[in-house]
Amino acid sequence: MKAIELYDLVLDTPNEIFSPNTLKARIALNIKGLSYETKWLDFFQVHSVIPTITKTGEKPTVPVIVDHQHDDKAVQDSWEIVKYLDKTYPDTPPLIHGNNEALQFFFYNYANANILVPIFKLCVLTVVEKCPTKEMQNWFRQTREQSFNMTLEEFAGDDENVHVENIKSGLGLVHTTLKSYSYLSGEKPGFSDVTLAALYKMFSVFRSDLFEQTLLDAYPDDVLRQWWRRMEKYTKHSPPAEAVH
Ligand SMILES: N[C@@H](CCC(=O)N[C@@H](CS)C(=O)NCC(=O)O)C(=O)O
Repeated sequence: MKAIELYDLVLDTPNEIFSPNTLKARIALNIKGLSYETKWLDFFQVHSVIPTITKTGEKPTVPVIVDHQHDDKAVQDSWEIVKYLDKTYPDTPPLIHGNNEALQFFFYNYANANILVPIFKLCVLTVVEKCPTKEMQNWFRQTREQSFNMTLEEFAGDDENVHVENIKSGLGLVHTTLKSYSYLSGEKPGFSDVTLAALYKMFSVFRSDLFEQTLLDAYPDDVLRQWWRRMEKYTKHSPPAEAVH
């Protein structure tokens, strides 16, 4: 058993990394060079297994990590996980540097509202198709339609170009920032880079047809492409060799 277990979400393809929330925890572990074992759960298993691990009564979601080096501590929620890892493993690269916690939290919320939403609109129908059983497809559809208060087709909309344009506009200040800095957080990646890379990865998996034009070539230079080249290596199943201590 590895020191840390990461609970991640699986659809119809074993070992496929796609979930924007679990990706934040995974990318953080990979930047920090911490070794971990992935435990894959489908949506139904999230609801049956996660409460037995967290024992908090919180709504069951992934990511959850269990840290066997620290009294089998279970931590739920990507933001809480990254704060926990920064605090518990101070010798690893910090992701919420110095006193900028609120600023990192701001970008996380900004990205969810302005970049994740149009990305999710372009991905949601693929997610339904990739739920491995009819029962899970129906469950996913019902729960999302209830929370969006419309059908998934209405949520996805008719014109994909509108969402592509909204993503471009959401990335405008990201692009401006990355013209001056290697990472959104400065010279080293921080939680804002983790958040954005999670969205890039999800889109590359579900919409490989639109990925390059929408997220890499949104602006007529290679600024976004170079940033993704620096970040992509942290979106894999384990830390890149140079990150491992
Ligand atoms: N704020 C949470 C959100 C976690 C979340 O919503 N995770 C999704 C997977 S991407 C989930 O577990 N969903 C379970 C469900 O829809 O019932 C975080 O950042 O960890």
